[in-house]
Amino acid sequence: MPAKVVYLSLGSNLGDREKFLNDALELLAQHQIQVIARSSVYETEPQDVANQPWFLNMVVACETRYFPLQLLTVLQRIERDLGRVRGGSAVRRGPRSIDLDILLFGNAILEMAQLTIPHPRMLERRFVLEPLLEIAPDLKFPLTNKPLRNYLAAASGQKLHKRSS
Ligand code: PH2
Ligand code: MG
Ligand code: MG
Repeated sequence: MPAKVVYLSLGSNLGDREKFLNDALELLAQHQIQVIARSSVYETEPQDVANQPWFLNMVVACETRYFPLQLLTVLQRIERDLGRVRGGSAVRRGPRSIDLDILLFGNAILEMAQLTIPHPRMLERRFVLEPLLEIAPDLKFPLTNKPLRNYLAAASGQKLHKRSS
């Protein structure tokens, strides 16, 4: 398949968070997922599950020839290789060493049991929108064709600090 531009969200709130982000970036490249732009790193207040450590989050733009489900499989493999534990005692939307989520896959709209694109909660999350708009200020949301920046105000109550570029 021809190369597509995809946007990924990276997050970590356990252990050496900065190292997990950097290791994930390295592993993306090793799996033929070329990072073409990266946001600053943000320190962000936990959403959904409040009683957990603050996250480091960032967003990257990548080029890939994978199909969406192939990309998902590769991202889950990278999460596992970096020590991510799923199921069992792990809390859903709770603490994790590394989380790699597909936000946007070109302009694709897709709803499958394993994967929904665009990411179903991305519009409500300042920790996603802020870094995403930093690297793609004019990007539109495929489901509405409206600029993503229009959605930022609704999420502005969530605490976040830029850490580095
Ligand atoms: N990820 C979640 C749940 N809550 N909160 C922040 N700040 N950052 C995250 O990456 C995050 C979250 C589930 O994936
Ligand atoms: Mg997530
Ligand atoms: Mg995830």
